[in-house]
Amino acid sequence: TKNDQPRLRIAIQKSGRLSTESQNLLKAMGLKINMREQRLIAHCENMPVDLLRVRDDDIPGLIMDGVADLGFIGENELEEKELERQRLGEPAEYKLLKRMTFGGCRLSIAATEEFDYQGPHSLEGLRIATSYPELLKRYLDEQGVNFKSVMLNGSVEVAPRAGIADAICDLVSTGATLEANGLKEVQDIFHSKAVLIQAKAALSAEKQALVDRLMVRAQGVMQAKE
Ligand code: PRT
Ligand code: ZN
Repeated sequence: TKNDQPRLRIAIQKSGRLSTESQNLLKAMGLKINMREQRLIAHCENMPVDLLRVRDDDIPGLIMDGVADLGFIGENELEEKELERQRLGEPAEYKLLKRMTFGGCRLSIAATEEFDYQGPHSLEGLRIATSYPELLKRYLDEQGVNFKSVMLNGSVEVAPRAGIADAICDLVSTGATLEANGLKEVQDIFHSKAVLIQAKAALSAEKQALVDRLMVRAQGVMQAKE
């Protein structure tokens, strides 16, 4: 699909772990945005930029389909969607503009405290609950381990206690959630940060010039923070 919108469209998470820092960076880059309104589209007041405020899960697809020009997204969601689309033969391309310093976490396999983990082969034949079946399968395929994934979009950490899985594969930052659910991290499989990505198709010269200017500002803001 050709995107001939004159205004640059940037997709950001509407509310969640990436939204405050994505918005703060855009503001530091000089964009004046009125975020009080609870709208899908927020118009920037001083530049030809619109923000699309959506669920983070939707951002990789919006970029890969060329519906949004830029987007802030966690690498975990981005690579999961990329693998899924590649498997389905759907458009899965994007350009990486910049890795951010925020949104850091890891995708890890966790099991009950008494589980005797000796390495990936200890997971052979288990049912593993996850929201990231593609990343999990890529890792365990590389290790030559057979398993069954149980897809859950939330409450993954209660699956072992509920008897619907033997282990889980979920995002971890402090580990407090695992601990509160009687689980221990046995294997990290993917390290993630937020990234800024751009749609693959060429932008109009005006829009690309604006992106280039914004990226120079982003670079300055991020360097000043170091
Ligand atoms: O509503 P929407 O779909 O937009 O949001 P969401 O609920 O799917 O995502 P959100 O806001 O929770 O996370 C967005 C992104 O933040 C993720 O895709 C990751 O890239 C990144 N991120 C960084 C994290 C965490 N840290 C994190 N700790 N995402 C989730 N968590 C979870 C973790 O799984 C656990 O359940 O937060 C909980 C607390 O973690 P602990 O280890 O500190 O206890
Ligand atoms: Zn989400």
